[in-house]
Amino acid sequence: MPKETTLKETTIATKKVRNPKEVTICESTARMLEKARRDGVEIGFDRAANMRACPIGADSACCKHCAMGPCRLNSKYPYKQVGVCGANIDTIMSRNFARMVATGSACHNDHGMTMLGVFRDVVNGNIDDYEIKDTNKLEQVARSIGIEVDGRSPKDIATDLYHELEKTYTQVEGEIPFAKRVPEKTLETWRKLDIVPRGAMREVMELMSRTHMGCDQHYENITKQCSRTALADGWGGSMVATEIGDILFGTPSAVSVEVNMGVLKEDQVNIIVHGHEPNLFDSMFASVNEPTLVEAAERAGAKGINLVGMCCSGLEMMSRYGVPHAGNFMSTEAVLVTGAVDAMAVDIQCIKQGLAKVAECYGTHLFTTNPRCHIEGAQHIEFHERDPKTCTDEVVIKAISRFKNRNTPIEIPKIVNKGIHGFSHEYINYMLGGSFRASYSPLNDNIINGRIRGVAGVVGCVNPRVKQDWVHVELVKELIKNDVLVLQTGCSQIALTKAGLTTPEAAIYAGPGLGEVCETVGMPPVLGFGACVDNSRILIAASEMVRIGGLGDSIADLPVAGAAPEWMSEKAIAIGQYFVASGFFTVFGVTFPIVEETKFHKHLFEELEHQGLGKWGFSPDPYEMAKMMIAHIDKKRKALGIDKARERVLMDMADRRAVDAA
Ligand code: XCC
Repeated sequence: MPKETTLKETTIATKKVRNPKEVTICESTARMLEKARRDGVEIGFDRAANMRACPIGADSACCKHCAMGPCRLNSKYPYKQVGVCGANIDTIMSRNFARMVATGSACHNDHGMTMLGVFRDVVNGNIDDYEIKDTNKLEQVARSIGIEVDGRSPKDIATDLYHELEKTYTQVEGEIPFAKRVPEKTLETWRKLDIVPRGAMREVMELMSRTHMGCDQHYENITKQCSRTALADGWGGSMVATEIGDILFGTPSAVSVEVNMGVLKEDQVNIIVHGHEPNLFDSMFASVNEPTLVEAAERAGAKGINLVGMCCSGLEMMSRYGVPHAGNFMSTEAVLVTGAVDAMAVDIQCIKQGLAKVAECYGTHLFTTNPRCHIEGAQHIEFHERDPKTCTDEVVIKAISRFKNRNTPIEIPKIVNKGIHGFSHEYINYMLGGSFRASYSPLNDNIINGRIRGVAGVVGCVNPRVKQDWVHVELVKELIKNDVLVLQTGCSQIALTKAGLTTPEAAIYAGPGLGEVCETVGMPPVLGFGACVDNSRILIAASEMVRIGGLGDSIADLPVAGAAPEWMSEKAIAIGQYFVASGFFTVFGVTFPIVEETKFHKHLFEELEHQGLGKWGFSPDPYEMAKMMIAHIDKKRKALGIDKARERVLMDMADRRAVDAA
């Protein structure tokens, strides 16, 4: 470690060290991992190399739901043994899976409920710092669930909308409000299976209760409640978070954004906001533009205050305001190693505890701001929506003072990638049809005529158990090469931006049909929809494809598929389950927490499809994953009778190229 630094000493517990090029394809992250090692600082990649994943836990063959155990079964002989209470492998695995779904769904619902609380305060005049920015969206959301809007004031509509959406969480009987947006046939299937969510609190509570020792001990019945609880996330809490976010902060539309660690500026005060709720970010945006604070930064010798996002709230703000984004989940510690981050403010979810130590080593202020997420060793400045600037101003002031007293050497990887983001469902409507004929018809038409083979949602986390970003990028390249249009959310979207695939110029990597459509419309073959809660936008897009017609009557009929190739969080499992229950074939990578060749595995991977839902798939290999997704899309095309159209289009294209060449 260079002598002139005052980096605090840290013990590096690392025994195994992997080549940075083996653990990530993100050049900035690799460089910072190398620097961290030179500095004697440990980050997640090194911790992963030295923490072997528990093999019993990886197969979910362990039950610790009571004190007669914990019981562990042998996943090689799954039916040879049962737990002390008699629970068999299918009960144990489905209960573990259920608790992941419950936690993931709880997280998104908790986030959505906070957003709705802010909305209520805005409507009631208890908050001045936020307002209803998008009244069109307000009306559109209200209308979609049957609220009268004509001739009424925004306040009246908003009041009704608040009361209606509150049911998403608190209702004990009936169907959640956004069930009204589900395509009829899909909803019919849910009703038949009795999996239409009532209210998220009830569903999460019931799932937790059913998985108690000696309660629900049939994997099929547990799976039903998994679906209901997951649907209460996708069509419930997450959808409310997205829609209220749009109403309060604006509906995204196409915007060019800079991504990667090169967005940090050595001569400015650098502040990172990392987490999930856009309210903290929105207020930080106001604070960094506060003239007195900008002056204070200049007095401290800075050329300005540079606000940058990371992870999901970063994705929300880049889609809405074009705020630069420094990287995804596995880059959050690495970015601190630059020494250039004066403050990082975090709220909830995916905030590694390891950040505290790394921040301490580089003298970065790490602030927790949310009552639900404190971290030992981080400073806590609580964020209150009714008085948000008290927190965010304080963060900016502390960041300025750190800038003034910077005493660690700074090394910023000068890498910046540009991408077009902000593809909300509303923007796609406009992009394809223009202001007067806004519609998904051109998308459906191009799927029917075969130029676009199908649509894939590639979403979710990055995970240090696989090479960061690599699985996402290889999978997406394969899909677009085969004329599959890709929709993205979450950390995946940042991986693809760094790979240069979220620009219209990336159309050259697409197959002839998709490439032609992209060139005509001027759009990228990979469309970023925002944060993980914005997977709800993909559900809405799929519903719209059904409504426009020509591609079947339910989401399960569509030539679409989903994937989370580098997933790691319980939220991802909840998302996967609601995609499956909505009708998508959904493939996960890395690992799958179920023993193969068991009844529960067969249920998730085959039988759910026979019930009219989607199904799960698994492969750690991106090429195999792409093959599985494309095969599914082709199967759906065949069932719709549009497989021949595609053959014709491709022949046309080949013929045309032959003519061009001649
Ligand atoms: Fe977290 Fe949302 Fe996963 Fe990224 S994608 S690692 S959940 S930040 Ni949401």
